[in-house]
Amino acid sequence: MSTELDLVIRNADVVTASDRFTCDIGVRDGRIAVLGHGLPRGAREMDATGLLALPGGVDGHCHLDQPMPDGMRMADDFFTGTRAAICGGTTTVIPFAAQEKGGSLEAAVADYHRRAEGRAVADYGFHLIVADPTPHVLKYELPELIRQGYTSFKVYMTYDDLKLSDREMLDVLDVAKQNNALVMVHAENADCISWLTEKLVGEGRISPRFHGLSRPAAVEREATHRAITFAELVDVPILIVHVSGKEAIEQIRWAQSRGLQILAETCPQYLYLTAEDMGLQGDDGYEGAKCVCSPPPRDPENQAAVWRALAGGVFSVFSSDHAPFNYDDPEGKKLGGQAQPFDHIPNGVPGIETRLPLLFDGIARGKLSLHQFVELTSYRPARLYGLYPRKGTIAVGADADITLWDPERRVRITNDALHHAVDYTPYEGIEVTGWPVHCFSRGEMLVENGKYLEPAPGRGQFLPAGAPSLV
Ligand code: DUC
Ligand code: ZN
Ligand code: ZN
Repeated sequence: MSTELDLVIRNADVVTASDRFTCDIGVRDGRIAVLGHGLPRGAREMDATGLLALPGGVDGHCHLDQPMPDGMRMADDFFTGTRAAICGGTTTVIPFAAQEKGGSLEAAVADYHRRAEGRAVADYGFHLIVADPTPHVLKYELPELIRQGYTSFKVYMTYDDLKLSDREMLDVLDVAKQNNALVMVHAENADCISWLTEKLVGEGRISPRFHGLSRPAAVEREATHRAITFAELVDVPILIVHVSGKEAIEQIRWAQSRGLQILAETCPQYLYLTAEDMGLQGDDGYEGAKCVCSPPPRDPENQAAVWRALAGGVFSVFSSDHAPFNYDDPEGKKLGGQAQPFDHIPNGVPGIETRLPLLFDGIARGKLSLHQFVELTSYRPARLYGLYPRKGTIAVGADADITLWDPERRVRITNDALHHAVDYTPYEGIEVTGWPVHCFSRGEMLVENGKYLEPAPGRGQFLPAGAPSLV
């Protein structure tokens, strides 16, 4: 075996969740072999003077090529989705293998592997979505899949094709407890949403902005509280995903202050979008469909509460919830080729490439520290989803997944410059400070000076997950 280093990144200002130091990073066989000063020349050299070296991002919540009902189709598959991730500084993604009601979980996993193979350019793990917890699934399929490296799964309290009853939620949580897995909860009250939706539609209030009125904060707050109660009863940790504002945050903080292991995630849309992005009062146009996601974006006061909670330690992870539907597409937001009433618009916004720059911008504005940024976007998701220490840090032995940031570069976000396959970004025109200029995955340079180097599709590796580490 050659002792020569494959790559040396010189003068790197390394920042992890806990430390900051300047050194050279020596890479061999895809891993960090040495951190030190005056390292011998490597086969490839990179001068990082003036740049920050951060662990590659881990996006613990994104949707890629997920089979959809009712003629909907995601615009990003594993190739375009992971390409966009890499260009935004994210080197690991964890999308969802989704069980259909009446279908098997194992079949969903096998199908999802087929979708990823030969396509991914970033490394990837899978979460499961448990939509039909039959006795067979609970007793055999789920425990076996957990053993095989699928240690986290999402459950929904809303959406007709996915939602679980309260009883089913308890059953699934119990399996997580017995088998040391982590349950991610989509917390919105299904009956409240369908009651409000029927009323709004009955009154002819169907344009995109009414999506927000059909899912007010109280609907999320109630379900968040109920999920917390289930976790308390079963005595198992849970992660509440895509928390949108202060009402749900209050519930989570309350639970945390009582010593319950209630973890939480938020996303860029709750920092940068508001209900007005789905349409101003009196606006019955359709553009607002671009920002329809669930839970919906709220208002500036809620945005401020989410920023504060990020800095205050309420949240463990910051994910994209990238849900890539084209706007002008009969399989996307204009389902069937025309504007839809709000309750038929595919839910979700794209954000896999913009996730990190949008949060990084908060550092210059004093909203959070650089260490908190790394913790929320790389270290904690790697730990929670059983990928640490291979992912989530810059340390000897870790994969050489490294993003070099220019903390001063100002960039105006435009969809033309992004690498996903979606025909819009909800963040068009927003200017951010700080940009991931170079990106390495297992020591391979995939982005140089902002230019995507077109690595071979399929280079991304599947990552079986270990047990969740909650702290
Ligand atoms: N809501 C979800 O629950 N998932 C995908 C996107 C969205 O808006
Ligand atoms: Zn969700
Ligand atoms: Zn989601």
